[in-house]
Amino acid sequence: MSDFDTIIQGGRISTAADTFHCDIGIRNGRIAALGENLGNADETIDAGGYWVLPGGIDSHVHISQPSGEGIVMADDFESATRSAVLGGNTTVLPFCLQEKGVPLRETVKAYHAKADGQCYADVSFHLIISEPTEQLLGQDLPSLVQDGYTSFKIFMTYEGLALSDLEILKVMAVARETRALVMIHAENYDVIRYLTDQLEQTGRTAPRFHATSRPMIAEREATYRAISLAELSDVPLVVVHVSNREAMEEIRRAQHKGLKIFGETCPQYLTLTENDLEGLNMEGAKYVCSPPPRDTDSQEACWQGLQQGVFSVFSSDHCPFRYDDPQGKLTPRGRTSFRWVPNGIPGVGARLPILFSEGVRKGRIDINRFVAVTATNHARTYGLYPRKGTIAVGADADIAIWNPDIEQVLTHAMLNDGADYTPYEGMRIKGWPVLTMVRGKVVARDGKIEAPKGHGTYLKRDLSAYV
Ligand code: DUC
Ligand code: ZN
Ligand code: ZN
Repeated sequence: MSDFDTIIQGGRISTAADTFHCDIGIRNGRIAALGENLGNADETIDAGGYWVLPGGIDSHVHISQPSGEGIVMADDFESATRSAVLGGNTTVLPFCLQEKGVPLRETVKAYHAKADGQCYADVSFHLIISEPTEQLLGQDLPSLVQDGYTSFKIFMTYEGLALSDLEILKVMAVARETRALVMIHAENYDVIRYLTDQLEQTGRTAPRFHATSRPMIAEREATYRAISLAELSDVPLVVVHVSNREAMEEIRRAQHKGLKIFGETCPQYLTLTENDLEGLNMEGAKYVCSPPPRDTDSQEACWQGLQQGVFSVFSSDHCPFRYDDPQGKLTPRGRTSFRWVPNGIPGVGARLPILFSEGVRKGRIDINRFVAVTATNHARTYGLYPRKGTIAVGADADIAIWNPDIEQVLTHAMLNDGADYTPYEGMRIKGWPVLTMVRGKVVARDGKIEAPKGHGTYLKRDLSAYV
């Protein structure tokens, strides 16, 4: 009998804290030993010359989420998690969107039904709260938190989703009581409505005006307000998808005051600008997401936020719509105004290579910071640590092996998601994950899927480490 199911040999291992050389012995899906001369194994993986990292955790992805009449998301759980594991991820956290008038638990069950047996990566759900009824606040949320759905997302903008300050306070009160973690989409709804009406009235309806309709002031104001409401409620808060310096500075100020305010940023805010929305005809629709990409100073600010710890998590905000599709970006209504272009861009497969290349290989962050903001901090923030997010004895063997030197031009074909484009087409990328292992099983190797779909499993989460 072998000592281990698998040994990963000769790699350079990095965690959020350290970098060292040793072998990894894996048994029953977990890391059983770290050391040298570990013995024999059923399979030995030679990682010589490669970097061995905790598998990425993408704590902000949208999969099979209803997105408005006539609009269909480009990914189901199979295609989204396929792209995720090929891009070095081992866990993703999509959202379960509350449907008005439907008991939230029923909707949660429906998302499980969509995911069960379909996933290559492990999965757990955040809850999006669209209607904070007495029933939801008093019964449904507390019981769902008990059952491991330990984070809620709330929106300050969007028709049908935006909560008033009063409603936000009520949700935060439940979070305080249950010790769930609140995530917030911070943009000022009325500012956006006002500017959108003005732009439409003057015929400025092309995709590029999406960015004009959602200025940094709208994000900065809402960020400040969200932080104030969290301070009043005495709850930690994650401000998701932060796009610019002013919002980042609000978060930094709160952190300096000692508040438990966390920030997330995403690849689009490091690599795209509002100029990308200016493509001819409807091409700009490919980059319509909210908040919109900004300018080069905002990109620099987001890098600083990642370097200095203002942002603790780097997620994709994968929210995929096909471009050349009447159920996607080219919905007939979207041609009449940016208001109707589905909001969101794909990124679950590109997130890690982009940060590895632009961050680690270009010297903006070191490999330990990379691991922290792509894996470890996600696990800590959302109640998965230490099972996930690190390489340590006892942790799940969720591992990505990277070739740090391979240079490629990114094309959509490399991502294997359900969309028909990537907003990052043509980027030069140095470094790529060559093998991804989920709980000890190789799910992707050299750009190909090796495990059957359904290997990915649902994760019941603990409370956040920060509540
Ligand atoms: N917010 C998200 O978190 N994702 C996509 C669209 C949006 O507004
Ligand atoms: Zn959002
Ligand atoms: Zn999102």
